[in-house]
Amino acid sequence: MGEKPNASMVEEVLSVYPEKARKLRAKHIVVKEEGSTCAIKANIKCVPGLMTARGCAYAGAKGVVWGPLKDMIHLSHGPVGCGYYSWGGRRNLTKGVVGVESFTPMQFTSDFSESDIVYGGDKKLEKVLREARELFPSVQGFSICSECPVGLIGDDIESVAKKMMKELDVPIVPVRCEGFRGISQSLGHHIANDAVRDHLLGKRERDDAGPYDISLIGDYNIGGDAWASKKILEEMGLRVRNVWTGDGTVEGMMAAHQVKLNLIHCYRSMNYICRHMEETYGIPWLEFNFFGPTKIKESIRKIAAQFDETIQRKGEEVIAKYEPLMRKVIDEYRPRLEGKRVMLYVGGLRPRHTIGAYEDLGMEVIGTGYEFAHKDDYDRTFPQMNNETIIYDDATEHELGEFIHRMRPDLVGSGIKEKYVFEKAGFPFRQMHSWDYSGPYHGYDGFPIFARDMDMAINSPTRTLAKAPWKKEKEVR
Ligand code: ICE
Repeated sequence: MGEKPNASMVEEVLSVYPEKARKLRAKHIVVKEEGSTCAIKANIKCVPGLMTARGCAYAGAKGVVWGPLKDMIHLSHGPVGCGYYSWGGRRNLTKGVVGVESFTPMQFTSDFSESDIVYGGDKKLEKVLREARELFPSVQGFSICSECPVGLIGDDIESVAKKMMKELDVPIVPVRCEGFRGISQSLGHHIANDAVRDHLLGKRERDDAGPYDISLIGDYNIGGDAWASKKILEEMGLRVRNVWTGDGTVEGMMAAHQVKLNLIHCYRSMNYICRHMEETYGIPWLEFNFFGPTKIKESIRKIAAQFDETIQRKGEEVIAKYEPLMRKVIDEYRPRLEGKRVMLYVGGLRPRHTIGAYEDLGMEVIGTGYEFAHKDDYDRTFPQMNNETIIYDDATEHELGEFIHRMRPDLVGSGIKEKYVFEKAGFPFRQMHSWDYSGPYHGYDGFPIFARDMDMAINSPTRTLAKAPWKKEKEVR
């Protein structure tokens, strides 16, 4: 059993830093105790020299928001590396023939080289767009996702987009998401939301709008999450017209101003567009959480309350339908997982949204934190945590390693950069960005998989073999 977190533990961990860095970092870490308030610094620049896990604006715009939109080509505009390394790793699944209906699994780049940097890349951009349109005639549009050098040399992608849109007759969206902007991928989300707002939203009308039309926002279909979420909403009698952006389409984004309600799962990455649609089109929006049966049930009721009795009745029917299945999952896994302690460190939503699912299995989250959350995310997180737990913002490699080694959780849930570090140190681990090649974890379809995966990590028989033979006591024959 590890240490309980407290102020002196935090102080000791931070004591290795130079004074200035120590003071700055202290503001990002809070131990929740009886009566403490959520005073945590967030969404500011990381301290130079300290290794943290953040991404960049390009990652937030291209990788997170635009990438999953399947019938568009998202051009990684600039040198080849950013495109290559943002290719496929997020596991945002799509349906449809690749290269015809879905371009998400593919990678397109303008592959800048020295002469493009010296003489400018606008001509090359035109050529690439023309070529892609010719090779893939069914494409419904392009996003031009700028990498750092494009902004640094001052290329005018906006006028190229305008010109080529006329020539190619599909929407072409310039996205100014150069990686040097802002302090994390979070600004990339915002930039991408703004680009959707300015170039797609409201540009098409559907003539079959209905009273139960909704959009599912901030679900990127990681491992099939959006399909699991959509299933519940449709069984409730709602019509999911658009998903932002998992397995999403250009038409869906263009006509999204016609829905009656915006349901938002990932608040961090898409609250911007929800606020805009509320102000401009009067569409209300509602946060919900489809991780684990307790939160799903609460969310179904909250969503149904926005509609009439038919939807409310159907909502209850959905809850009742899946209750036995959820019971079965809990009966099977809870005895194996009861009392297990978890520490999380993920991007901007999951460190709080998954807590209920762990609790459904009898587990406790004793530490959590975000790479790039803002104050409003921590305000939502604090009430979810018990006393004697720790919350860390933009944690450094050193801090996370120390907290985990000292608190000794039974499971660590974090990303690829953390995975092998902690697995090799003997901590059961699940990757909570891409669901470790598994998923979905959302919805009633996801919970059995979530439970199985956590059990598999924690109770794997491999753990009993981890001790080196020479460290075991000699067997008596
Ligand atoms: Fe939202 Mo990795 Fe998704 Fe969240 Fe966001 Fe990222 Fe994914 Fe993580 C994401 S959109 S890519 S739910 S940027 S897993 S905030 S860090 S916790």
